[in-house]
Amino acid sequence: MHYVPTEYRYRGPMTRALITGITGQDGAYLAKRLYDIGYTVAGILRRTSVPGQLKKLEWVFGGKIPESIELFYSDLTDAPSLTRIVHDFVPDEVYNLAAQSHVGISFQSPVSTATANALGPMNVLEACRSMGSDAPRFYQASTSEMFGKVQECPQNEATPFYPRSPYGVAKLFSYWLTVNYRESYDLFGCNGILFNHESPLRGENFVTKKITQGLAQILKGKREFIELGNLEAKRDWGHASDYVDAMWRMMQQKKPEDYVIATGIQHSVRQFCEVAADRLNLNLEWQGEREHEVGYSRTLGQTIIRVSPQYYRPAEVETLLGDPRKALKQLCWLPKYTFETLVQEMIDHDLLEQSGGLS
Ligand code: G4F
Repeated sequence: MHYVPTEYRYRGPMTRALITGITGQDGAYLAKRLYDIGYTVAGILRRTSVPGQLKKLEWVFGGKIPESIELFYSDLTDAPSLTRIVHDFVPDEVYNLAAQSHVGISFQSPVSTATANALGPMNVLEACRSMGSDAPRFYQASTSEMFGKVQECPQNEATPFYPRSPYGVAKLFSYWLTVNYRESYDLFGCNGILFNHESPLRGENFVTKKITQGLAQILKGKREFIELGNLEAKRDWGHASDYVDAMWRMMQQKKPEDYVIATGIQHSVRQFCEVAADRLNLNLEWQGEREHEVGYSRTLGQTIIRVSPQYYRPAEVETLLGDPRKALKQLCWLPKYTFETLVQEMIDHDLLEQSGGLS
């Protein structure tokens, strides 16, 4: 079969985008972004018996998901169904955001993580490839976790990978698969190597949300303390809404390439706690050492943070710091949020939620 590079295709104003993982943090922000610029948007979601699956999507659209956004039930492990959806919807762009995205959980559930994060993207890529000369452009949600035990600092597109978890290893597979389909079949495939990106929509078991939501609950008298793992881990934290904009920009380039998306600024989990507590006037004071360390609030006169080894990981990624210069230059991408405005927005949202303002 002959593959026409997609950069030569006419791409009209009503571009059609298919988003796997549309109900997640990034999926919701991306759907809103693409809808706002006139795309026809569709998403893939997994059936679940747990209610509230559409909450994030509803939130970004101010309560009601536009009727024009088509939602398909499928799963990254269901290759025939993915192929049928791609053939029925005929997208111009496919954003593969669905994944088992929790690094810690990937140690407990390595096979399902690899199935979703490595074989899943292969199924999506195959579905795209089966469109022949109509193959859509493909975005793969790659991650800074692939740098793992970092080989240089900061990390850029040429930094060697050294993943430290089943999650990172599986993501490395799909990174290379995307490169391979680009080189083998001329498929327009690009990897966004995104560093940590957060928002009010972040899942409750990621450290930033655990901190902002937990501290808001403590302030409202709903709990006494939160338990955290490694306080010294350093991350380059940005805002998800800035990062989905970078995804879209990558997909509009003439040539498919891979990009590091990061802020270039790093903070530790401990610093995140300090800034969040400061925003809530909790007067945080650290006492003790290692697993006996606690965060004490002088304002409340109680311990509000405890360290619990149950949140330590078998192999930790101690430090991540991205070098986003390629994205800044080639994509003209510039994040709008700073670390401080990110933390503030998360705190404001969680305080409002704990006061019943968002129910
Ligand atoms: O918030 P985290 O769970 O994010 P992590 O592991 O960096 O992964 C996130 O970012 C990646 C991009 O680099 C994505 F690929 C991935 O899907 C996900 O979005 O943990 C951040 C750090 C870790 O070092 C962890 O050990 O915080 C440390 N930490 C300390 N206490 C904790 C906790 N992490 C969690 N989840 N929960 C804790 O109580």
